[in-house]
Amino acid sequence: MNNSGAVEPDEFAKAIEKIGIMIPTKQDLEALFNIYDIDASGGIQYKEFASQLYGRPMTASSSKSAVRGPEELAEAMRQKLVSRGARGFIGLQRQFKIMDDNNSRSLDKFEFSKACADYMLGFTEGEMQKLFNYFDYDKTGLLEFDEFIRAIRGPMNPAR
Ligand SMILES: [Ca+2]
Ligand SMILES: [Ca+2]
Repeated sequence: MNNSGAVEPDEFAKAIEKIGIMIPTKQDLEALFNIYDIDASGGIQYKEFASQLYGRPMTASSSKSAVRGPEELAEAMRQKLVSRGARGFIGLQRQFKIMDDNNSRSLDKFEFSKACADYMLGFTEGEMQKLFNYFDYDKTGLLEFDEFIRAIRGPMNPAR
């Protein structure tokens, strides 16, 4: 991606996917941001972008001391979905269908981690696992649609 000028969105997605596995350097982020900016033409601030990738404000450290709980991870995904316009039930249903590659009306771990990569949430493998288990309310190893809805909509009306 050094001299061609034109960068495919595909390439960007691939790079992001890679970042899900590795800790990106500042240069990586800047390079990615420049690519992204071509697409989004200035709508995004570098800091926001970086903190989205890291899931927290960038503080130039690769320490993993700040362990995020499942609710925090779910919140990150929730916000991402909202930012993509998946607000209501219909919007969430649409997102779920996109994630559900094999139309099984449930998400397996593969589909789930792919979705996380697509959303550029920057979760680690461990975080993804944690979130998946958190979502998988009945422990079937699959996220059914109702579990997804319940998890994403959050504790809106506590049944008491
Ligand atoms: Ca599926
Ligand atoms: Ca389940």
